[in-house]
Amino acid sequence: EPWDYAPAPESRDVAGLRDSYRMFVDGEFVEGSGEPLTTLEPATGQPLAEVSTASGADVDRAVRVARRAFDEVWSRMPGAERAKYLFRIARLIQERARELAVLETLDNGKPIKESRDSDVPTAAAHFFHHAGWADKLGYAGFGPDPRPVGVAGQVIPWNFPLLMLAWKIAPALACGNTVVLKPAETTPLTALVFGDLCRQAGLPPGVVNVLPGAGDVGAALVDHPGVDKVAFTGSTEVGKRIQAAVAGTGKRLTLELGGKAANVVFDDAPLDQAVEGIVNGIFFNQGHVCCAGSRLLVQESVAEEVLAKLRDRIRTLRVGDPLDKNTDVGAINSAEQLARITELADSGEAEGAQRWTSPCRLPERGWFFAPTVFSEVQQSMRIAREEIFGPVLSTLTFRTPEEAIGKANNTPYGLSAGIWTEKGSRILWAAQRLRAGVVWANTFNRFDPTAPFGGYQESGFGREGGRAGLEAYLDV
Ligand code: TXE
Repeated sequence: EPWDYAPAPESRDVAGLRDSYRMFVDGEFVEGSGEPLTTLEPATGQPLAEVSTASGADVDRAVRVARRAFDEVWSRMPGAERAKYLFRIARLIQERARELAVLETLDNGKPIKESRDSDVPTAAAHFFHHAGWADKLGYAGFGPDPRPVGVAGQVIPWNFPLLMLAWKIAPALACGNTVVLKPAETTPLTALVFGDLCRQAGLPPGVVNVLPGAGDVGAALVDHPGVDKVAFTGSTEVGKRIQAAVAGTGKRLTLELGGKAANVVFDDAPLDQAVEGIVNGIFFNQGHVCCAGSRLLVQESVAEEVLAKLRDRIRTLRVGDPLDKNTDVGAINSAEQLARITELADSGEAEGAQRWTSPCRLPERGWFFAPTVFSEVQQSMRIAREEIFGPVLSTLTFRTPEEAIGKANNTPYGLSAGIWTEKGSRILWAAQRLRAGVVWANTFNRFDPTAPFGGYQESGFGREGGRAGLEAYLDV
């Protein structure tokens, strides 16, 4: 039976939720001259807050302000001074962790235990890590005097709003760049609270600017001649459009796009541990994860056993109220995304795959999708080829390790992959052959600011995190 979801009133207070939010430019919150947008709560489908958006003129102003801050203050500041601001921001994320986690969960729909234990602490870790780089760039192997690129125009998606902001802003600032960032239209709130946090940290005005709006604002930012570097995370379709728009302008570009990762389970793997990794790989953040392990490749001899264990484990997942600390799978971010997931899952059934749906209860209101596993999937099916970006797993089988690698690499993407095996030599063998920017062995969805993250092929190019991530923000 479905149940009615009612958020506890105090959650709005914890999140400091207001009726309206304004954009953040030159250290101030100002009214944008674009059409205001209403951000909705995915768990109820009800309005959360009204957010003012940027017009073309606002983009122009923000880029000019960022240029002034770059020329006059930020690029001239010694790295050790910049580091102090980054450390301060990192600590403020920790101090305001509860507010940020609840707000993220309200705006995005992800379970509170994920925003609390993953998104917010990982965002803080990213600022701590990059604060440490700010005064050491001359020793990082980029030559003695690497320079910042200039004004970075950054466009981010809705699946990890605060964390993607951290991935983009922390390295940019550490290297001496200034930023104009556009959050996704369905999840602008934590980015705007981040503006407040920059003010609290005493960050010089104009170093960070946050402009909410839809794709047209992102396009205006990408096209602005005052932007020196574009960083984008989002769909492959929009990424390609941005690549075309930037071509011939001399702007620097990094793209982090979609994925269709293979999670490969060999017959010698510790199967219970692998099942945990499969569940984490596809149901973490409702599967709204670019590196989600959305294709399970399991060796034929253990396929039945793995699928049986998997179904048993999925039956125990709690789906529903994202603010409940016991919830494992929260709400789908938007009605559009729910429609996309539904359409693709239906195509799997129509193309002849075997569909299994978790018998969980779903809330009556809001956007929810029950964890779903497809077996008997063929490589030609849409559910094996296209990014679903939801809690839907497609299972394929293989007989030999060579066949596993062939199937894993049979995708235009190349962001991540997972291997489950007891054999160390097989891990090394497979990792060398898997065409993916990240390969996890006997784990999945592990993120660390020291490890470069990014893809091959249609998953984009450029890395975020670690020393490799600095390259995007430096002229050598
Ligand atoms: O993405 P968009 P959408 C995939 C996932 C999902 C699908 C569609 O498969 O189902 O994309 O999601 C901004 N110029 N991913 O439509 O449109 C937009 O405002 C500049 C994977 O939400 O790519 C938002 O801020 N910017 C992905 C951001 O781009 C533009 C994460 C992402 O939105 C723009 C998200 C334009 N022309 C979706 N058009 C991942 N790699 O994690 C839109 N935007």
